[in-house]
Amino acid sequence: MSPSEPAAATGTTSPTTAEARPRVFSGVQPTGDLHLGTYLGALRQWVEHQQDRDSVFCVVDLHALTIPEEIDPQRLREDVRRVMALYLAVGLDPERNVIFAQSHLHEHAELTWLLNCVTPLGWLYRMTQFKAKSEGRESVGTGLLDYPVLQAADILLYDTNVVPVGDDQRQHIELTRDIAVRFNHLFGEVFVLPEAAVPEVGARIMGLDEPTVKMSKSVARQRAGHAVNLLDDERTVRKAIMSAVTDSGREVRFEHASPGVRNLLTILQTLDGRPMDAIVAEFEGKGYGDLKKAVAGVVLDALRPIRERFDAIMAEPGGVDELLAAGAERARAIAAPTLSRVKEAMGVG
Ligand code: ATP
Ligand code: LTN
Repeated sequence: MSPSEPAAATGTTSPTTAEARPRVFSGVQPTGDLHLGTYLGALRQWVEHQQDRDSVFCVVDLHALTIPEEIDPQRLREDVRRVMALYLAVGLDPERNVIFAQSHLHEHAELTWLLNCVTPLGWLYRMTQFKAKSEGRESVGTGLLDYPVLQAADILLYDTNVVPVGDDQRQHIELTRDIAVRFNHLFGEVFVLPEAAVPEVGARIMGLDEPTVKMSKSVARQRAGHAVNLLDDERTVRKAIMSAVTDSGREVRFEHASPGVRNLLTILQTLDGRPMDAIVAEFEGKGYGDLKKAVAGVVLDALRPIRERFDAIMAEPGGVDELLAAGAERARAIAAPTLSRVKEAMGVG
């Protein structure tokens, strides 16, 4: 039995039979090209999950509408295609996984409304991302507050067991569970309870120019040198890493290291694979310049094939659009029965 079948979807955190593969779901917003933090915190895990999981990956374009002042319709459409191409370029296989764009299915928006009706407002006002993104804005759209409910709809539509994300998304996955528990309590056991999968190392890559804040797309748009974009050319990558903020010390250590040095060591560890002790031992007696060169080397080695595959995929006329259309059809085959179950339980439709 697949975990997507209704009988398995009974408020449980694991599939009901030993053979059932856990369902994985995750997504990224098409708000520009992706950076190293997204790759190390999320995408790399997704590629691993596809080996033995039943995975669904989404380009969450409805989430990209929550700050209306920033919507550029043509750009958004193109960004959906670019993020899809990046998913493929990092190694996600469109045959093994369901990969699609959120707005191609009406089920996500429809389930959001149904979930809105069981979600207390106080839960949404508490979200740290809402507080951060609404701060200093004169007017905030309802969509920004409702953002995590749309995210809950994404996850719950696919009877998801595991949600591989970076550290900043933990609170949203907890909220998804809370909404699912409340719904199940009110209307019967309809939803599976998902769990976040956050990597041990690399779950929170910090900005190179300001290592006390998370590397983020929104900051990267305003400041060169904040992030390494996955599609940056070699010179730009090298420049950003060699200019990364460290501290006035010289010796490479991990314990008591400043946030900038710790961030560089973390990036090195995620891509190099060796334990931190071995990495620090290698740099004994060396300075930050050597550390930065080593980081630039592993980052460039990791990004080169991604950039090449991305260019090849984008050069194929119609390729990305066809894959998106096929992915939407497969996604609908899972999402539509879940939505019917929810409507049946609530007495509508
Ligand atoms: P924005 O700044 O527009 O909010 P973002 O840079 O945070 O965007 P998202 O598209 O929101 O990127 O994130 C996609 C995925 O990547 C999420 O799972 C998120 O947790 C993860 N992620 C984003 N930034 C980092 C980071 N700096 N370190 C580790 N994981 C990250
Ligand atoms: N909020 C997430 C993107 C997102 C997501 C999801 C992640 C939207 N829906 C469902 C996991 C599962 C972010 O990374 N900013």
